[in-house]
Amino acid sequence: MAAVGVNVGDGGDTTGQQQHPPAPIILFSLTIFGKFCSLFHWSGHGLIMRHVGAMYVGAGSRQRKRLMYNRMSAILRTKSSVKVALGMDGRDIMEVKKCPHREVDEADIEAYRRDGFVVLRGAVPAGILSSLERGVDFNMSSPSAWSNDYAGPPPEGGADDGCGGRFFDDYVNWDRIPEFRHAATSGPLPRIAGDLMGTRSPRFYHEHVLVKEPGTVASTPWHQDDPYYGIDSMNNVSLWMPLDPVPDVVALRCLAGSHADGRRYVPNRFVDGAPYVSVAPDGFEMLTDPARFWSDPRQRSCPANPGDVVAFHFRTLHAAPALEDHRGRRRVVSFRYLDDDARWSLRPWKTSPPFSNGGLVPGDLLDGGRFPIVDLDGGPSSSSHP
Ligand SMILES: O=C(O)CCC(=O)C(=O)O
Repeated sequence: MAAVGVNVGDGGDTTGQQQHPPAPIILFSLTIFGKFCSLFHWSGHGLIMRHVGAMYVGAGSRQRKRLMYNRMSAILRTKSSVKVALGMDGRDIMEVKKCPHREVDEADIEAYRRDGFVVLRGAVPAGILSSLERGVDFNMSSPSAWSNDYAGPPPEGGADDGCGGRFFDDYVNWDRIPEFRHAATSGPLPRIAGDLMGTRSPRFYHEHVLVKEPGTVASTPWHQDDPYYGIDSMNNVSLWMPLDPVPDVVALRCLAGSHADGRRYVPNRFVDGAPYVSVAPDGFEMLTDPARFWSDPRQRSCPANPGDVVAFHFRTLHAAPALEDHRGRRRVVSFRYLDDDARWSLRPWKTSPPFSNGGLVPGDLLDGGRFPIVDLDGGPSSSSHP
């Protein structure tokens, strides 16, 4: 099943999807309606009226929508859910790109179950991407008490520890950042999570923002997410969504099949690689020499562009290289979802995120206030699951 969407890029194909040629201008004329001095164009998308400050577009009056333009471009959703990007830089509609955003199919689900990860190309519509960008901007300007800077510049007058660039992360801010809340609990993203988990009621666990600035020498070490979390669940998924191009040299790496080999590792601290505990409790083993996975034959690189999703299981071993040799930023938002039967759990260490128990005891279903269930057949719901 393919929905129709638009990718607004700044020139390149950011989705890996087929690029459509610019829509032709068939008719071009100037009309004056009093103060509405407008240019009319006929394009493959219908009648486009352009004048200072606003634009109308649509094949017929029922689809006609008014756009106020923001800087040099605008995005429109018509009734048929077609989105149109309009370049306003004097080249009129030459920047229009219209391409389908794909949804999950059987092959994706099979790959996800087999490998513990799958890359979905062009799955995030442009409107959601720009909304997530605004969310990340706000998050970075207003970090929570749980945010980290793993590779910040040395303090004024302090010793340089060799950590260049910046590796910022923060999580569980969806409650105060509407862009995150909206994208996580409605639209295509919970649907993708539900499809991959095989449920119509995915539970949103939290969002995680991971931003590496150019030149960041800190890599993301090999780890599984599950041991950091205070939940028990084998049906879950993280949707890792880049907001900048992430080429192979800095791409997320996943170890194929590691979600299903029964191994669970004691977390190591990101900042210095030190294990959380020195003796592995029952059910866990120490993750010694995690760097060995960089050359493991099961390792897969997942280069991705804005619009793509790397979906991976909480037990999948994954890592990401430093940005030493990469000139661009690397902003990522990861949405974490669980099946609705996930249970609250304890770990013999402080969990991350460090959620309080909120009255839950191990074995309880999570509560709907902090971990909302999305009813894919009926819209968002924040009630506890029965
Ligand atoms: O983006 C990264 O550097 C690592 C991502 C990650 O560890 C995660 O999303 O769980």
